[in-house]
Order: sequence, then structure tokens, then C-alpha cells
Amino acid sequence: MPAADRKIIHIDCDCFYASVEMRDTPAYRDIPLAVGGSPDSRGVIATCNYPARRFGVHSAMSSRRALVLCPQLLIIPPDMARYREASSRIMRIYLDYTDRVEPLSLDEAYLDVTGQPHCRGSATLMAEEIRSRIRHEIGITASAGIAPNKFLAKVASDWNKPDGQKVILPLEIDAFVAALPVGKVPGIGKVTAEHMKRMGIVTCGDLRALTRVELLRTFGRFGERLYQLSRGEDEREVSVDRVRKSVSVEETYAVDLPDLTACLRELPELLQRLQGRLERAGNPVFRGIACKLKFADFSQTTVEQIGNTLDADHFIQLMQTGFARGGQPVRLLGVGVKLAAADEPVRAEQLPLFE
Ligand code: DCP
Ligand code: MG
Repeated sequence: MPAADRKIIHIDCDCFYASVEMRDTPAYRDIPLAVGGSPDSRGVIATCNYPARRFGVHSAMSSRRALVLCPQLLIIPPDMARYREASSRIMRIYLDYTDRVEPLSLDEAYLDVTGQPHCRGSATLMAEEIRSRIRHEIGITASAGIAPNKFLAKVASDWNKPDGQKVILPLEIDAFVAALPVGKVPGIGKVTAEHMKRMGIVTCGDLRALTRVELLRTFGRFGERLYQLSRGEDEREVSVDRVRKSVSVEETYAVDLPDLTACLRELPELLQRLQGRLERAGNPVFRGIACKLKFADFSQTTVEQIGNTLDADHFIQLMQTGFARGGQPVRLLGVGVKLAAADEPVRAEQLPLFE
């Protein structure tokens, strides 16, 4: 089917963990509230409600820093069981509209509603109805993006957040993407956006002025994807039975890390974030560990070995090996694990860990 004929909805709940807490404890609704770790034990904020966001508090910030920005902030510990319960009930609502659902996390999913008969076939009305059911049946709000592909649907779901939705019609794609700031493109982080700004690139329209070859030379493998995204193209299917094969975290540094010592200094924080990610994924069993390094010239390498713990010594070895392969300053570090499939014997075959 031509890509422009698909109808994809991306749904993302608003301040998800905090919304579940506010639903269950009305006293939390109008005060700045965060869910996260204790400031005394170097905890971080998982999320916070919108009143807290007005103070500049956000996900992944240290709880200590959050309290500096907002001294009256109430930080409560997460209760994953309740969030998982809300998530699976939301999932069942989606299945009333299509069986082509791809969950990305507890609070986020893609739905392919192409050809579905509900709401006279209108994806816009289906999104309205789904959001209304989430509000009434689960007691929290969600935002939605409706577009002919995953990339645009995801960008659109953020557009009128919280408790809003946005449609991008096929005829609107070209103008919408031309004006889209590059920082809104999933996969372009703050540092890459800064890098682009220094090249005079602010919008996806500016990116289109670069040839494929120039994009590949400047951004490595990501260049090909940038070529397509900057034109609003994204052929990825909503994948119904995608089995999660890995969990990883990575960080691009504003200033390149000059040597191995500087890289190793970043390791504890990366491992702590990976640990958090694994906890949110329900502590899955893993059978391989890996380190990724992207160098100043945008070349990259991944070093992997068998392993089922986040033992720092093993990651130090991987990073040493990786650094030696490049022998130049490092712009990005990643750490991750390869998950063991439930019915699969432990083998050392290769799976791409970082996409
Ligand atoms: N989460 C986390 N740590 C992060 C990011 C998110 O623990 N660094 C958790 C808490 C969030 C949930 O995942 O509630 C969903 O993440 P989102 O990025 O969708 O953020 P929210 O739903 O909290 O807020 P928004 O309204 O911006 O979607
Ligand atoms: Mg969300």
C-alpha cells in the first residue's frame, strides 16, 4: 500500500506515572508532584506533573536539582505495579480499534487503523474516542498524533500535549516538515541539533538542501534516515510482534571526551541509567553486554561479550577495547544488554544492540 494511504495513530499518556498518582490521590492534583528517587540517595526524577514542569523540573534530572528548582516539590517513590495495570487496561482499549498495535513503553504505542470501520473510518475520530475512553475508564489523559506514518504521528502527538491531538494530512506533510525544527525529529538530540545549527541547519527544510552523500558523510548511517525524514518519509510498519531484543542507553556529549580516562569517568552514570531502564522494563533476563562508542569523525564501534550482570569491571574492559579501536576523541557513549528470549538457549550470536 502506498505509504501516504496509511492511517497511523501515536498515543502517549500525559505525565504517565504522575497521572496515575494524581488519579488515586486527589490532594496531589494541584501541587507540584514528581515520581522518583530520594534526593538523599542520588535519586532521579522519573516524571513530574505539569505544575512541577513550570518550575523546570523534568524526567532524568537529579531529585536534588529538582528540589533546588522547586523547593515545595513533593517527590514520591514509583509504584510500578499500578502503572503496569493502567498500561495493560489502556492496551485493551486500543485492541477494540485495531489489532495492529505496537507498544513502545508502558504509556506509548503506535496503532495502524488503516481500513478500520470504526468512527466511519476516521482516524481523527478514533483518536478522540480512544482518548475519551482512557480518560473515563482509566482516569488519566493522553495525547495523540494522527498521520500517514510513524515518524509524523509521533511528532504530532507531542504538538498539543497535554490532553490534545494533532492531525497531519497527506497534503500538509511537505509544508509541515519543511518548517519542523530539527530538534523535534526523534533521534536528533540536543547536541546533534547544536551541531546542525552551527552548519546553518535549523529546520528539516534546511536539511533538504544537503545531498544524500553530504548527509552520509556528516552524520554516518543516520544520514540516510535524515534524508528520508526531512522529506516526511518513513516506511516503517507498525510491528505487532516485535520482540524486544535489547535495552540500552546512550549519551552524546556537548564537548568530546578527549581520552579513555574521560570515557571511563562517564561509565557509572550510564550504568545507573541502564539499571533504571532495566527496572522499568521489568528486570528482564539478559545474556550479553555491550558498549558503543561514536568518535569525533562520526565513525562508531560496538564491543560485546557474554554477560548477565551490570558488573562495572566488564564494561570497563569493553570500553577500553572500543576506545583502542578509534584512538580519537569520543562524542557519544552507549551501554546496553542483549535480552535472552524466554525459549532460547544462551548463545553468543550477534544481534544489533544499538539501532
Ligand atoms: N520515565 C522514566 N524515566 C525517564 C523517562 C520516562 O522513568 N527518563 C517513565 C515515567 C514516565 C513514563 O516513563 O511517566 C513515560 O515517559 P514519557 O517520556 O512519555 O513522559 P511522561 O508520560 O511522564 O510525560 P509526557 O506528558 O511528556 O509524555
Ligand atoms: Mg508520556
